[in-house]
Amino acid sequence: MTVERTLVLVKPDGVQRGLVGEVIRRLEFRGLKPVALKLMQIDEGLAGRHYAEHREKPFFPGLVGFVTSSPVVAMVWEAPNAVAMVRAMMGPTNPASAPPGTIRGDFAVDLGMNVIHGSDSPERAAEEVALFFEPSELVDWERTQSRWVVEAAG
Ligand code: DAT
Ligand code: MG
Repeated sequence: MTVERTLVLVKPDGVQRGLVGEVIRRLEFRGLKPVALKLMQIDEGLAGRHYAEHREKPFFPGLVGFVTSSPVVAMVWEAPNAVAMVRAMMGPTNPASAPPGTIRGDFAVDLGMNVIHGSDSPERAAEEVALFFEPSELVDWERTQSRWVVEAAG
């Protein structure tokens, strides 16, 4: 299975509600490796580029307003199949239909305020990582525990 990197955001609602540690805890415990992490304020330009696929949707102005309303925590996480794995851990976009055990299913009820973003494809992940991070911010390191998480990683 291909080792992938994916962009994760703890959105403004998650940061305000103190869910940063909980999101990181789940990703760390699962065995993914963090390669970049920062608290930041998203401006309108970055919000527009990040959510470019939704530019024509009626909810776009509200989405940009929300994601720029307060800081986010931006992170890059690495694992085999990381993109789909994080999407599964997030749960579906609308928390109302997100199963318990998923981040949205455990911590959210509102379609807009759904706590977490995760890239939806490896191609989009590469674009989003480049939007949020300079190459020098991506730390190349070995998580020694990884050899106990992925058999081939040793
Ligand atoms: P996801 O965040 O699961 O990738 P998405 O890319 O379809 O979902 O949409 C981005 C965000 O926009 C989503 O997290 C919440 C908001 N959103 C999506 N559909 C919406 C809708 N119909 N009304 C209001 N907000 C919506
Ligand atoms: Mg999306």
